[in-house]
Amino acid sequence: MRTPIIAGNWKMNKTVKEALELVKDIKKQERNSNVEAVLCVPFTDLMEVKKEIDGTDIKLGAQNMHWEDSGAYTGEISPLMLKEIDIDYVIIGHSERRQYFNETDETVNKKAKAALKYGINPIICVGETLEERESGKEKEIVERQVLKAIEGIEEKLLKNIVIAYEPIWAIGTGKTASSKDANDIISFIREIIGNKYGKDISEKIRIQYGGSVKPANINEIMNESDIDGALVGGASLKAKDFLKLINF
Ligand code: G2H
Repeated sequence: MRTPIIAGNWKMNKTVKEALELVKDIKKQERNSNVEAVLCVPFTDLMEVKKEIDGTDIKLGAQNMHWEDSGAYTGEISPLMLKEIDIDYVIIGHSERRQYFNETDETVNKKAKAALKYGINPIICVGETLEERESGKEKEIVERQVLKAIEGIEEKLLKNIVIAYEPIWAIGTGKTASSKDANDIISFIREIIGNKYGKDISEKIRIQYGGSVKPANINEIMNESDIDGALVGGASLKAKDFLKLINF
């Protein structure tokens, strides 16, 4: 059985002060302990949020990282630096990074491998654009993104990755893929991983849906057979909404 995972992707929101207020609010309420709750926060918030969630079962994640341990890469953060903060997850290849910061399938693959080397679980994002969906290419695109992202990863580590299927046209737009459509692509992702690496591995990998997930649609999404959780942007910025998602 795969443990459901609901991850908040705060994106470029929350100063340290705001972050601590939000985390304190989340901590105050009762949470479903059968669901893994993850906060993927800006780099500047990591240390303070880590201290604030100490002793709880809330997990911490970053939203990006470089693949090298150190070096002349001005402005970048390395897996070694993240490891020292003892984070659990890192989002890799979010569509906003692919779109605005030249993230490619190749850099996603390097980052996923680097994260796993340090015991940080990558949440690898994949998803098609509206144009690609309208021309019927969504499976082709997603298959390429998934297989490239995990290429060359030691098979024993594959179970530690999480994949987030986020159709780009559904991100922050208020449009959500129908839960059936999302489940269809997510089953397809599991199938292609199964075909290449075996069912034993594909059945262990958790695959989330992302794109305008909110309290009003979480139940429908989580009722689908292959969807193991959600990567949530906007609705993770308010404790009340995020708690409703964890307690779906
Ligand atoms: C998709 C998602 C979080 P939102 O980017 O990764 O954001 O829930 O705001 O669509």
